[in-house]
Amino acid sequence: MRDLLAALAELRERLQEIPQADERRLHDLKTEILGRKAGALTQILGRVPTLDPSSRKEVGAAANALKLEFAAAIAARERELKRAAGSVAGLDLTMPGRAVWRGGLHLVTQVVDEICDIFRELGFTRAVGPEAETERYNFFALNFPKDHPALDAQDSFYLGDDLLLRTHTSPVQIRTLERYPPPIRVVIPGQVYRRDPFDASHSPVFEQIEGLAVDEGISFVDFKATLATFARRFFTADTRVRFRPSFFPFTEPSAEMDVQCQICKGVGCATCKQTGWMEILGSGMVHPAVLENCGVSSERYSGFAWGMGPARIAMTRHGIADIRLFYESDVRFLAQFAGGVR
Ligand code: 2NM
Repeated sequence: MRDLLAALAELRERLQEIPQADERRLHDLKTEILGRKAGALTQILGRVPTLDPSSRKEVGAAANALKLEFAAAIAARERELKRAAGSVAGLDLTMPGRAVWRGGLHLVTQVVDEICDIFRELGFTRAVGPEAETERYNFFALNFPKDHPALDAQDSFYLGDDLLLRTHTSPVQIRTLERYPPPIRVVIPGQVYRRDPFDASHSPVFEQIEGLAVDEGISFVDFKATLATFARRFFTADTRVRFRPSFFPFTEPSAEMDVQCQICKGVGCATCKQTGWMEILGSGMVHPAVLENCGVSSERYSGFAWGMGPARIAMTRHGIADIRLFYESDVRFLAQFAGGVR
């Protein structure tokens, strides 16, 4: 018994060799100590049953504990050597790679999707249409007078005599009204073009989302409730809204909708010019002449429509002061908002 315990103590010393062992040496040590026949520990363990019962337990336990220690030390060194084998000239090829930024959606695209999702829940379909339009679709069907300033080449981008870059997405509403019988509920996101200066609050190209609902019996109540519901889902459930009278050729009556300033929550701050309100959209009941221009009976049907700028809305939500940031493609700015990947 004593000689076995002494042999175990001697073997234990050899644990220290393991962390320094190279692959060959480690293999030899493993065979020498844990080998299935001639391994030193294996032999000691084989003699345990021959001991008298009084010492069997002590020697058996010590030998088993040492066997586990060897197995663990050898396995750890094996892992270490395997990792090092993957390294070249000091490079650890098993290290995880650097994460590569795979890009993301532009903030305005995210806001467009979010707005369209809310209107989808309210029963609106997403529709799109051409960016080059005739004067009929862009102006006249929408009840613009012939002498309206927007028809001037000073204000709009003309591509030809009767072809221009659309100044709003309303031509798509006209195409929808011409093509489909009511009930109609559509939202139309898209880029629009105006001869505006490129400054902190204007861009000659920007996004719009317009919407249209036409059916029998649609009233001003449906109009206010739909847009107020949108605002409370987009901002917060307790956001207050107000409608102010306005004018558009294509709606009567017309209104602008304000929401409580999202920065100061209505108290008054620099962003809302101390009013506590921020304008987010123009809207109104569709002018009967617009319905008639599209072959829809204004006796039988009524509706409401609205238009908003998702870039402006993104600015109010995030406190962004200059609209040009959206169109200059500076990834340092855009990446701050680059969330989901489509
Ligand atoms: C706005 C404001 C108010 C509008 C009206 C129509 C149509 F085609 F139904 F007449 N589409 N969009 C509308 C109404 C757009 O943008 C500020």
